[in-house]
Amino acid sequence: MNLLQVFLDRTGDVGNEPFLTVPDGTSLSFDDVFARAAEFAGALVATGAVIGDRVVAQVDKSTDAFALYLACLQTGMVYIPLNVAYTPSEVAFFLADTEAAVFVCRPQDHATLAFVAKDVNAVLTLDAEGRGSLPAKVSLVEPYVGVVDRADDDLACMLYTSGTTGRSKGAMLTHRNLASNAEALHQVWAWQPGDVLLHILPIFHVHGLFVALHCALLNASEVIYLTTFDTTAVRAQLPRATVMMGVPTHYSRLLADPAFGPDDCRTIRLFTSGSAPMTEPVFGAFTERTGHTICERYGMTECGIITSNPYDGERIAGTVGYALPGVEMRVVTEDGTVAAPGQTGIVQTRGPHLSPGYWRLPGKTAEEMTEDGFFRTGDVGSVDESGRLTLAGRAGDMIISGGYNVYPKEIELVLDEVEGVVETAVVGLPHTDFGEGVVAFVVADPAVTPDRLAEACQHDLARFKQPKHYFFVTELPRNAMGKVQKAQLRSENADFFAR
Ligand code: MLC
Ligand code: AMP
Repeated sequence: MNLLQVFLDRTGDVGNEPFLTVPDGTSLSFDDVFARAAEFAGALVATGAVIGDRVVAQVDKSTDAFALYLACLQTGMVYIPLNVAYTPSEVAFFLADTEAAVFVCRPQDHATLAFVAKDVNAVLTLDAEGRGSLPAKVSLVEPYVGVVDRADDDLACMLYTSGTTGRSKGAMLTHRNLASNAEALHQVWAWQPGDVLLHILPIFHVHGLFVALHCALLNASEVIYLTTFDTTAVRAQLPRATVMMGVPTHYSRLLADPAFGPDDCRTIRLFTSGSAPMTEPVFGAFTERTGHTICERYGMTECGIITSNPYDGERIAGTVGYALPGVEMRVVTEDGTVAAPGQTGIVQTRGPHLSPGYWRLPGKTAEEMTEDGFFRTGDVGSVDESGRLTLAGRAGDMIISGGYNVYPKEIELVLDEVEGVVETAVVGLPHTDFGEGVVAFVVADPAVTPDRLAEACQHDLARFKQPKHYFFVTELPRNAMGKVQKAQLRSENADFFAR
């Protein structure tokens, strides 16, 4: 069934009630948001786009940006949201790879992006206040009526995720993937009548777009919709919310405000954290300061949420809990056998939440799948006797900075192109705010300066991926096989950001 139809059915009785409430207190009702989606759906269809066509959006978080996502569901188009931090060269790749029929960007980026979008049939704009050529088109066309029928296995969205080779892959997500994961989370987190979600996440990733907003829609809940993360604004809104979802950086930033405390959290029944590891000190300090135990869960783009600490049972720091209902999760050791309790291996998952694969990359998809249909997440962990999962890191050298994934290879490829650079190694070092901070170790001619390297990155890489520091070294440490010892670079410089 079309996921939008599920949302319409669940919110049918409360159409006039507040759904998205922005900081000035203005609310759009469920009906308002669905009506806006229908207007955008009409505008999308008027471009000539049809069912299955890809709609790529690189827009600021706004109520209209969310309505655009719903418009794609309504018309059976495939929605592909992009981080606004991506540079034109990154966007060019996504537009080409998806063969996008429609590209929606911010008006201020239009002049720069028009060139990279030259093969896209329709390029439209949308700003944070609901202006641009997409909204302008709305007055010229009729709103779309009805919801396109979709089979459970039809594509709803694609979200790009990088890989060890540095090349981004589009994780295809079906209506069933999204609906089943939302239903499971709605159940395990015990959503209740009257719940109000404080939404502080970007809506171009699984966490903010699906985990948070799908749960709220299934529960017909109001969402306090903040477009940026600012501790003061969050503290002002918290006392009206019952649920907040964040990445660890959000929680450490709240704790960094000495005035933040139990009074701010008096109405909250659930704080969840994920996308990056929550450290035990932050978990402990949060409980001590507020009396609330953060519910840590674990997920990824290819499958949404896999495990969560329990709503009612014990939430244990450093663990990510149990497989969600309907989700299979196991840990498999290097020799291919299912790990015994406590034994470490790669986490694998199977179930209705799992993506059918990477867009137009059947080889890559097959590589990540086992013969019996489990997906190899690349995360290393162990389960205890009760089935509770503890993560111990990643099999590869992916960096997670403030909840965003950064693939060293992608940055190394850019740096290696700079004239005078011999070789580079990019790693994440412990960072109090972002969990890990990106740095690069560079072997280069003396003429190569940090500014020159930064300039190269500026052009090709989103800001959050760009190294926050360059270490110039005479050689990179290698093992007997010639492999660069990134663990050594990390351990020798572990206190760099604290110095
Ligand atoms: C911002 N900056 C970052 C950064 N975010 N640098 C490294 N890592 C990050 N995550 C840099 C900017 O480039 C800029 O640099 C400066 O910080 C200020 O930018 P900003 O936009 O004002 O930052 P801020 O609002 O403070 O953003 C921090 C943040 C944000 C934590 C709010 O990063 C964020 O929203 N993270 C959440 C990511 C998320 O939703 N992940 C879910 C993935 S889904 P300069 O140099 O220009 O000053 C997933 C699956 C799952 O993983 O399980 O959920
Ligand atoms: P992404 O590809 O952006 O969806 O990121 C998914 C990755 O984020 C997972 O493979 C994990 O490595 C990591 N991740 C998500 N949640 C957690 C968590 N609670 N603890 C540790 N890592 C996490």
